[in-house]
Amino acid sequence: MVLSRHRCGWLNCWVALALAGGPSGCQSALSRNSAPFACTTTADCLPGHLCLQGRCAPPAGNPAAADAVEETAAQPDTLPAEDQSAPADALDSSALDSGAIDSDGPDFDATKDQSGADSTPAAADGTDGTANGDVLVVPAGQVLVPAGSFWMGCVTGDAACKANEKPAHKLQMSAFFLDKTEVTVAAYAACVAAGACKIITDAECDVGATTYGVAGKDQHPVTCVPWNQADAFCTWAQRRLPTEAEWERAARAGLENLVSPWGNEWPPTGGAGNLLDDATVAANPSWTGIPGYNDGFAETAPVGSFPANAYGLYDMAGNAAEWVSDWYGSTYYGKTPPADPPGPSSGSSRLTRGSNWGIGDSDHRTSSRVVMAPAKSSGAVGFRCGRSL
Ligand SMILES: [Ca+2]
Ligand SMILES: [Ca+2]
Repeated sequence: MVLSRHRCGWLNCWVALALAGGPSGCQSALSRNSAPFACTTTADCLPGHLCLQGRCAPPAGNPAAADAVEETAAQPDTLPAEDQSAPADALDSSALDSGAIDSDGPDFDATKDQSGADSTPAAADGTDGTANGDVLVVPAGQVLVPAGSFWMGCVTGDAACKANEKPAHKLQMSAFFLDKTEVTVAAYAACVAAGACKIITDAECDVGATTYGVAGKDQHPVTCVPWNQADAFCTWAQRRLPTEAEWERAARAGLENLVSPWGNEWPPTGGAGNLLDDATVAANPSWTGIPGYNDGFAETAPVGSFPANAYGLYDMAGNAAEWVSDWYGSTYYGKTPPADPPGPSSGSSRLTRGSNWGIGDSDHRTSSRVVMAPAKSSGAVGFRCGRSL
């Protein structure tokens, strides 16, 4: 095990401890309730520290805060993807590749492990964004969506497809990172505590009620967040909202010609996701649910309550709908650039993708687009963040 040229950051500590006990200098960095130990809420951390995306961190304004955030990012403790000169060493390659760190990520996501960061062996064809076979370290709580092409928009034969989902168009996409789950109430509360996000209240929610501040819902998606607050959160977390194309690329997860993440079956059976089901109808008798479908959650569910897709992403259909970064353009699909489309340069409306717990019709389809004014908010709308490599 080669550790001498690495500083004892938390990533290396987790790797080292997972191997042969690790260097003793790591122990202090891993003391419980100190940065960057895993946490669920700020209450799990030392006084004055914040629970930042599943890890205790000093509050904003503390010079150490930047380091704490940086430690959750892709850059430290790993060879740069473009580095052609540095040889692979035992820590960055064999340790990560061996599975000593599991692939589920930190407790910010639904799996609640404490491994700190994921590792993704570089693809030989470079589709993961690396050019030379270096290991690419995925930020905590995110997955790598590889570079590649996909068909965006209406699936052939989908009779429910709407005009603004056409024409289907093939796109070439760069690799990017995307949160495994919708942003939770607990994660958003850390942003509020840091002064970078606004408190969400029912009084300011245009439709329904927020999960923010509701006892027992720390691991639910935060809802009633208008677009600018979703954008503010992602910026604070040193991430960004995904583009609409990135979102659909991620939702399809390399599987083409599927109407919905679970396939073409309608209504779905089994645990397809948190949709408008019998539990929702029981709570809202005037609503029409999906016949015979019961997921057990009348409104939002804790993130990650249903199986992940092939990229390891949860709730890409149902639970909270998710803001994307684009302005909405009804004819944009007919003139979109062929690679990494950013959306129209201006507009008056934004979009949410992925349906939600209150949808009982075919708008659970992956190509479905919901247009929404950016200042509006809903108890069925949340978000997740992306990040460029
Ligand atoms: Ca439900
Ligand atoms: Ca969702």
